[in-house]
Amino acid sequence: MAGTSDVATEKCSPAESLGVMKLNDHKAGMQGLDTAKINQIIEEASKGSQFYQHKQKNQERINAKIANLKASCAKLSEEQKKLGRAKMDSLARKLELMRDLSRTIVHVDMDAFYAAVEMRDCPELKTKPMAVGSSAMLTTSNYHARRFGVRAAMPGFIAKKLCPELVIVPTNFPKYTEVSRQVQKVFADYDPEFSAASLDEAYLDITDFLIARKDAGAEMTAAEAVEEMRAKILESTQLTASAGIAPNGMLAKVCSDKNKPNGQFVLENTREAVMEFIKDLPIRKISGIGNVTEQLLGSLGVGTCRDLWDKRELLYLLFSESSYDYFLRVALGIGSFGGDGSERERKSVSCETTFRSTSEHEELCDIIRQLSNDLAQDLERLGLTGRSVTLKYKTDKFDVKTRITQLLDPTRDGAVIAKAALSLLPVGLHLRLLGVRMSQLTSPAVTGNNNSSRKQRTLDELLLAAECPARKKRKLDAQVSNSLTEPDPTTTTPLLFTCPVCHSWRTSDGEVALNSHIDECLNQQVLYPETTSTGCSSSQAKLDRYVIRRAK
Ligand code: DCP
Ligand code: MG
Repeated sequence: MAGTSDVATEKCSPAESLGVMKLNDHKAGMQGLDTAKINQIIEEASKGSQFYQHKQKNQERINAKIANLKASCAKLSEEQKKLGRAKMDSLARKLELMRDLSRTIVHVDMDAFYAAVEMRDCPELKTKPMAVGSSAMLTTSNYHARRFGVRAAMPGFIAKKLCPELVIVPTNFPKYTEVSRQVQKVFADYDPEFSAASLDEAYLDITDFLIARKDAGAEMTAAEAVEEMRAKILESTQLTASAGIAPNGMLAKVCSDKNKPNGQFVLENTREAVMEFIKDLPIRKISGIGNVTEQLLGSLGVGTCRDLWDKRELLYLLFSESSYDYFLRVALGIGSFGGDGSERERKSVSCETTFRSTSEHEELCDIIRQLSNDLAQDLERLGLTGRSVTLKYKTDKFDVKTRITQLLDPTRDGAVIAKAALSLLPVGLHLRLLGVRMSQLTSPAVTGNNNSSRKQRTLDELLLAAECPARKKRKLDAQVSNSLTEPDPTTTTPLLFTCPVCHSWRTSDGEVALNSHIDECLNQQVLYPETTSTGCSSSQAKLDRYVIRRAK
């Protein structure tokens, strides 16, 4: 019988219906705020602004999506739900077999990073509520300012309404990059293959480090190692970091936020500890579950990780395969990937930065050159080269677009990357964000002649990770074109591109078609990050884990 009993049906108040404008207080230092009052100020301050109109347009589309979701849910029969639950139970059993509790993963995240750097260099800011950015947009705020509801991704003019005495300091990107390099030097002592997720955060696997210490007769616990690492960071930068220690990256990231600022949290490597930790965790705490997913799942009555498990049949019946698979992994505390090592696989490396909106062509070109150089350095550090250069830009109307181009040969040369990226820059648009991304990555270990088995495995891993609905067909395509990393121009095998957003495989049906696919992906990602049927969403969560972003 059809029914809606397990779906949240309360009506939203007008203020609530503007969910996107609501303060996101899932940020360290923002607990226990008077959110009703803050939301009212935000609403009043932003009405009529372009930011508001953009958010409103998005929210209307999300509301339509929620209405569809609820309508589809109401049509589900008990029989369908029973079947859905059985399918999810079977998937859960398979996922349990992949659970890996053997690794010690650490997520380290600097505290109020840009703000902390500015306070370090200008100590009188330490006692004041301050933020970094401009009246158009803030990149972060210190912990004093967070008490007023001021946070990243909030326009400075709204923040000033929340906290009139707020000091806004302009971003000094080269300075943060330099500090980031100092911090990364420390990371490398504990895991030379650490995975930087942005300028101020990284995932480290310290299992081997701990074993080596034990073998050398200098045993230390994971907590001691991380204490030591954080002390070294403080010593070299005069800045504090927080950390989470857990069996996988997804959990470690949640843990690093637990005792922020300047703290750490250890989650024991047992299934019981993981399940206990996860059960009451709000889904929004999980990296990759953002505002839109929170709203969509919320409309089904899902607010915590335990709810994800309890309503698993709805997830199976109403979401794409990649989405319900991801949700189930979250519900079980397993993370996006099992312990097969693929957590380290990178599909793209990118740098991006937000700035005061400008249409000044030379200024934009300079930013692209700087980003390309940073990207080249990251590729160098990671021992990677790439063939696809993507330019991402955000207009002053907040529309996100990308353009992609293919290089003849893989490279990590900053000048070559810059030339390719500059050729993609549109003229005459007012832009507020630029990003340069390198995909179709190769490394000597993957492309070497004697490494065919490694190469094949990597390709399979990539295909599995893509989780595209049309995966099987695309997998066949890819098998025909086994030399993905080095296409043979003499064969007629279609050249394959990897969409840098959803990671689905695209044949070379023209750059225009490819670009429009990517634009579509990005727009869907903005609107429906985890629910799109193209599989972009949970790939984005994965992408987020691999991509090295210069700014979040
Ligand atoms: N950042 C940005 N735009 C955003 C979010 C963040 O440019 N929308 C930049 C500024 C931050 C840095 O990235 O200082 C790190 O982001 P975090 O999310 O780690 O935030 P903070 O380090 O500022 O604070 P926290 O103490 O919560 O980690
Ligand atoms: Mg941080």
